[in-house]
Order: sequence, then C-alpha cells, then structure tokens
Amino acid sequence: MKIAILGGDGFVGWPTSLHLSEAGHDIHIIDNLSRRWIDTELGVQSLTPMDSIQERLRIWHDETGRRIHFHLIDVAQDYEVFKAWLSEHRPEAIIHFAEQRAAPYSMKSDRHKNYTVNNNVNATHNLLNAMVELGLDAHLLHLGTMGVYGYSTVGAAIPEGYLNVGIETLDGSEAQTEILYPANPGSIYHMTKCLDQLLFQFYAKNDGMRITDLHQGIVWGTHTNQTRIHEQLINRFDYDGDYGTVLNRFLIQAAIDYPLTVHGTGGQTRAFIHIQDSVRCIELALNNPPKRGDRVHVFNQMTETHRVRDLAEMISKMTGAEIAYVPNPRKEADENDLIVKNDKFMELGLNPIRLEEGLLEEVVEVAKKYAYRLDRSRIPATSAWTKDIAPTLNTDPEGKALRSVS
Ligand code: USQ
Repeated sequence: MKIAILGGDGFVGWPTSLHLSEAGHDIHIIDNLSRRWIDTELGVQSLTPMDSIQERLRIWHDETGRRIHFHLIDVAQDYEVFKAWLSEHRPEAIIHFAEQRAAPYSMKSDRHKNYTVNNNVNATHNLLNAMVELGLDAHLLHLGTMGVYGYSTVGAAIPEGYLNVGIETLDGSEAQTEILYPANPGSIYHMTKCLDQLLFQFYAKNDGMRITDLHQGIVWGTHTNQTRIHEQLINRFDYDGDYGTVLNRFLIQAAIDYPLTVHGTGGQTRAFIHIQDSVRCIELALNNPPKRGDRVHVFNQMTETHRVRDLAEMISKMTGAEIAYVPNPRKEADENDLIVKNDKFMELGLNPIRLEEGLLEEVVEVAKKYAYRLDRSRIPATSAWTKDIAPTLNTDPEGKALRSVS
C-alpha cells in the first residue's frame, strides 16, 4: 500500500515508518523537521544521537534494500504544495502525526500557545480539506491522545470515543443518543486534539471520509525491532522538562543518578503503551479501515494504567534511585483513578508488552550509554500552567530544599 506518513521524522512517526516499510508498504515521509528546530530553540538534543532524515533513510536502504521517500513539506503552512503532492501521489492511506505533541511546550508562553494551536489545527484541517478537494478516498489515521477525555473517572471505564446518553425530552420521556465522550483537555496541546476530533466528526459526516482516531496514552521505551537493526536507525529519546515523558524520564534519571522528579503527590494516574506496541497498533488499525459513511473509528491505544508515584517507587526499587517530590508545574488533579477500555485492539490480536518485561532495563541501558550527551540542567520541568504556579516552582530537584525519600 502507498502510505504517506505526516510527521514521519518524530518519536512515533519514525519507528512507524520503518515498521510499515518492513511490512512491504511504499512509505513516503512528509515532515517539516520542526521537532529538530524546536530542539535548537530549547537548546536541548535527543539523548540518542540522531542523524539527518536523509542519512537515516540511506542506512535503512543499505540495511534492508527498502526505500522510504522523504518530502520536506510543512502541512500546516504550505497548503498548495501539500495538495499538489497529494494530487500527484494519491496515497491509499495517510497517517497523521504532524502536530506539536508536548503539553509543557504548549504552555510555555503565549507564543507557544499560538504556535501549537495554529500548527496543529491547521495541519489537520489542511489535510482534510485537500483530501475532499482532490476526491482522495484514502484511509486517514490520526494520532490523538487519551488526554482528550481528561483523567478523572466517575467510577466507570472510559469508552472508546463514544458515550451513550439519555436525554429527557419535552414530553418527559427519555431519548437515547450517542455522543463523543465529553472533551476535557488539560493543556493547550491536549485542547488541539479535542478540536481535531470535531474536524474529523464533521468531515466524516459531510464528506464520507474514512477516518480512524487513535487515542494514545504515554509512550515509553525507545527501541522497536527495526530501530535495533543499526546504530544510525536509533529513535529519538527526549529527557528534558518539555518533551521528556514521565516513565522515560524516570528511567533516564535513574540511569544518571538524578532524583526521580515526581510532580506534586504523584497521585496522577495515566495510561501507558510501549513504543513497539504503538507501531503494532497503528498497523492493526491500518489493516482494519472504516467503510465510507462510517462514523470516525476511535481506538484507545494504551495497554495499562499506572499512578506516577507507583512508577517512581517501582523504578527506585529496581535501580536504587532517590525520589524527589517536586512542586507540580501543572494544573491537574492531585489524585485520580483511571479505568480505560481498550477492547478493540485486544480483539484485533494485540498482545501487550507489560512494564515488567525487561524493557525497562533496556531503556536504562540506552540512557547509560548516551549519558555523556545529557545536560542535567535541562531535566527540571519549568513550564508553568498558570502565572500563579510559576513562582512556586523550585527548579532544582538536586537542591536541598525539596522533600525527598529514597
Ligand atoms: N510528571 C511527573 N514528573 C515528570 C514528568 C511528568 O510527575 O518528570 C507527571 C505530569 O505532571 C503528569 C504525568 O506525569 O501528571 C504525565 O506527564 P507526561 O509529560 O508524561 O505526559 P503528557 O504531558 O500527558 O503528554 C504525553 C505526550 C503527549 C500524549 C500524552 C498522552 O507528550 O503527546 O498525548 O502523553 S496522555 O497523557 O494519555 O494524554
């Protein structure tokens, strides 16, 4: 199948491109390389050394004989260029990762809020708009987030996208209907994914577009079967306070003997998935496309839930790392439960990788190997969710002021 992967140079886009290339698909990466520019803006780099996209693709060809094509296009800005590309290549499937994906980055300043909204919403709408204009009946798969639901539960499991509700009618009887699960974003970034959902709902209804929205949890791990093939195929690996995500950050912190930075009480419960399962899920969804006229298909792309402090304790036991409870830069519930349905991927045959299965050590080993590339001063999370929170942040978990337990 000819597949366009928008954002194929990113943390999930890159291993997905390799995975689907190995499966025999004709892969075209479309990317504006914005993530590399953001590294430069923030003055940080991936913990793992990343070659240029062209060099990575040359190595992939040398190692496997397969070609992945790269096209430098900004989907959010260059509408006409992107439309012309789609018109010429007419892919059968389009996987859309081309969005700014870090919640802390989206909250850094008014400029970062504008950038995230403009980039993410424009990218999604440009894509939908161009597909309709060109009469392109490709299957569109989008990487959404579990964060569209919010993280609190009312004691019920979060369903896959839709909720059955009863509404009292004027004559006092009850009408049943199905709605998108109420959006409850916790950051500007998460809000853009909520807006995406509405764009998808409209275009599926109005134009019969075939769309799958994957509500993914927090990805952990670094390697997939393909990125292990060669040193230069290695995935990017973020550790900094903006782009590093919680479990990978804890593992890296443990590897370099830095206190594990638990925000607040650590009572936040979140959904997780290993990067290898993430690419498998995308392939499963690709092989099970919606029919024309179907409503948007929604999958919860996660395999387990954990409380942040439990993760810290588990990693502390495994590695002897110290835990630091630091002031929370975010506006979020101190404690929440989270029960999530993921029946659809399980029915399609996903056999989840669990946290216990040795891959935690693999991440620690990778982090130790490249520890010399890491700048400890970039570890603290410094993006405050509100102006009130900013002055409360102590940005030095290695300092003495913080309560820490081992
Ligand atoms: N946290 C800590 N310590 C840290 C980093 C984070 O306690 O050093 C806490 C945060 O306060 C938060 C939780 O861990 O309560 C998760 O934070 P995160 O940075 O791992 O994840 P998040 O900001 O939610 O975003 C990540 C991805 C995003 C994806 C989302 C899935 O960056 O692209 O959509 O996970 S989900 O969280 O399920 O919405």
